[in-house]
Amino acid sequence: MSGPIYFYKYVVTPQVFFKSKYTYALVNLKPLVPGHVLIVPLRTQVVRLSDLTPDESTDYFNTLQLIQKFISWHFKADSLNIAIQDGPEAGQTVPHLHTHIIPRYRTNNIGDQIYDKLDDWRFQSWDERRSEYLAIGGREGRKKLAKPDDQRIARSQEEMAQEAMELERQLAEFTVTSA
Ligand code: AMW
Repeated sequence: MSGPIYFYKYVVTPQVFFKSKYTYALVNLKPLVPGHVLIVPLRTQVVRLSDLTPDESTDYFNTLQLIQKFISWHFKADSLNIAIQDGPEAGQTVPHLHTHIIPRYRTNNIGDQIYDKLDDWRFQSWDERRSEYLAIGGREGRKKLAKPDDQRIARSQEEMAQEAMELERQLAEFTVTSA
């Protein structure tokens, strides 16, 4: 049995829909659009792109190509943004290398504003979220402050696990059809 999969210091195993020798793909906590996923090296010590070993780099790039083709196919995207914020000054908020794959469409296209949106993400640890949750009075306090779905800060674990399972199933289908 393989152990838990980490994104930085967080266990994200149920969010993972693809895993290779050195790399994995996971569904996003706060996707900018449906199909916004992340490609991450399994080794948590890899913070920047240049930290990958040659073998990890090959595996990382192969995974990136496979998943970008799959996401494009599954979400019927016209184009994709494939983005790495390599270092904090470039907008990296999670200190573990990750590549964003973001489906884009001819209609409703916001062009390069997608990069402003990427930069909008502020990393907030689970511990911070937990303290905030308790500070507003836990479950009871939350009810009073409950926001409509479209204004939620983060998706639930259940929703992400469900999406990961569906993507894993669809990826198996994609691999057969595109072979
Ligand atoms: W960066 O600004 O570091 O390039 O992007 C961080 C990304 O990681 C954001 O897209 C954010 O939604 C995502 N994210 C942060 N924490 C998690 C998590 N626990 N699981 C999945 N995605 C996460």
